[in-house]
Order: sequence, then C-alpha cells, then structure tokens
Amino acid sequence: MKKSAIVEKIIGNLSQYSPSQNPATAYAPTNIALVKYWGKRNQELNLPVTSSLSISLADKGAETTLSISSIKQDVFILNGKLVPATSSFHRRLSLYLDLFRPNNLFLDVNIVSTVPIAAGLASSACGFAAMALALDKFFSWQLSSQQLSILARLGSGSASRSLWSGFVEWHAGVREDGMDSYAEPLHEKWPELGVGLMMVSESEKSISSREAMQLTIETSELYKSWPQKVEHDLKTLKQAIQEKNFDLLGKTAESNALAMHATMLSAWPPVSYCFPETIAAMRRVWQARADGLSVYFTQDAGPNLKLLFIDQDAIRQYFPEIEEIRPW
Ligand code: 2P0
Repeated sequence: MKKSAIVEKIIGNLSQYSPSQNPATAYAPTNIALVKYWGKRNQELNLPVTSSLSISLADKGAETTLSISSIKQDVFILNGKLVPATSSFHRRLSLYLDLFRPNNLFLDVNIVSTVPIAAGLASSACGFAAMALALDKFFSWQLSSQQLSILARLGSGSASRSLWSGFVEWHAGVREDGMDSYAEPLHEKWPELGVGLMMVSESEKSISSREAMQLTIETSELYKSWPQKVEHDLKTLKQAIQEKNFDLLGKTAESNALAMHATMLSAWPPVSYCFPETIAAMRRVWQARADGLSVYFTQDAGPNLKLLFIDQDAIRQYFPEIEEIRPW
C-alpha cells in the first residue's frame, strides 16, 4: 500500500480543499524515546514492529510556516538559510509535500528549528510533526490528532509522537494500512523529571537510523528477542510513570536503550553508534550511581547520551558540561 492511498483515506479528495491566502504556522516539540522504536514491519508506511514511549522536549522543536510559492517549485528556508534544491533534505520534504499537493501547488516553507543540530536529537520527528500540523491549518482539513499523527508518521516514524508535550505512546497497531498505528499522550505529568544532553561528539552519523534499523531487522539474531523486551519495558515504564518511581523509569529506559544498541552490534555488518567517549560517558553515569546519585542515560542513533535525573543540583556538580532541558 502506498502513502498516497493512506492520505486519500484520511483526507479524501485533496482538490476539495483550498490553500489559505495567509501563512499558516505550527510548532511541534522533538521527543526522546524512553522505550525505543527500532524496526519496521512496513517500510513504505513507517509501521513499527513494536509500540514505543517518549517524552517531548517542550522548547526544542520546529516551527513551520507555509505559504503559497510564487514560483513552480517548493522553497525551503531553514533557520534563515535557503535549502539548496539539490540537497537530500529538500528532496525528502518535497516528496512529502507531493502527497498533499492539490493541482500543482508549490509552497514556501519557513522552518525555525531550536533543536541543536549536532546533539543527536531527532529533528525529523519535530520537523514532520510541525509540517503535518501546519498543512492541516493551511488547507483547513480539520483532522483529529490521531489522523495527524498518522500523517506525521508517513514522513518519519518518530514524528508520530511529536504532536504533544509530556509522555506519549505510539501504538504499533496491527492493521496493514496502519490506521491503528498512531500516538496518544499519557495523562500523567512529571514536572520534576530532568533531561540533560551529554555531548561527546558532533561527528556526522556513519549510517542513518533508517538504514541501521532495517539492517538489524534483517540480520541480527538478537533482534528476535527485541519485541518481547519492548513489551516488558513498556509495561514497567508505564507503572514507573504512574507511581512516580524515578529509579524504575531510569533503569527501564537505560536498559531498553542498551538492548537496542545490542541488537545493532549483533547485526551484520555490525553497527555501533558508540565512540570511545560514549563508553567513557556511560562509565561516568554508572560511577555516579555507585556513588549514590540517581541518574540514568538513554542513547539514540548517535554517540551522545541523554541523562535522566530528578536532582538538578547534584547533576550540575557531577556533570557540569551537560545542557539541561526541562521537558515541561
Ligand atoms: C526512537 N529512533 O524511538 C528511535 C530510537 C532512533 C533510535 O525513531 O525511518 O527518524 O523516519 O521512521 O523516526 C529514529 O528513527 O526513522 C528513531 P524513520 P526515525 O526515537
């Protein structure tokens, strides 16, 4: 099934909707998964093998403004700079807009991103979520959050989780068309929960997460145990959130991230996003815990760690270099 068929299911006939004559703007935060999305059951529709659960980072995200382009081409401006039409970024976004274009309409897209580009935070998550929200306003589709989560997923899987603040669960779903694969926010809030970015390297990724997850699914023996691990971790994480049990949350998130990286290490050819500095940073976290500090990490498809903690002051002393982010 093609993406365009899903778009038709959700929106219907695109030419029924006229673009706004005024610019439409929307904001979406980026998110960090505490139980990860790793592996697709359908690559075209970005349908995941398992559900996942994230926390949004309120003020790290993308604000996207759409207006009608005066030339026969999409124009993307990212943080004030024109994105070259030959770049893969331009191509990926234009292909996404193709799904929604009525009658050869081209768009001016102005994106202001507060996501630190090199920090290994997902810019595609907030990017496609903000784009789906802005398109909904621009064409007055008046879609539900569930429907918008599905449209954001067609751009990037993790974008399905970026429409809300706080904790968000993306349900894997079982349907072939993915109409039951969307995210929803959890009711629980946890304002004391802190996240810190621990940069160890600004180097470019050697392999995209999209390719790495596919390679893992195709070649890793360990991947066979991943769905079970996720099921268990999701249950535990939800319990930890409900009970505000920080150590249970931290342990579950750290263990889930390490298990995800173990599946990659056991792929062939093997994939590792760790640098020597990443391992050193992990050891510092483990030493801090041995010294009695409640701190845990999670790691995505990059060498940097994200620390999870409650006690800000202690963390500042132990890890003075981290950039703190309040998710709420
Ligand atoms: C996550 N990651 O749950 C996991 C953990 C990376 C590691 O979602 O192919 O950019 O666009 O669906 O969403 C990164 O994958 O992949 C990701 P596509 P996406 O946050």
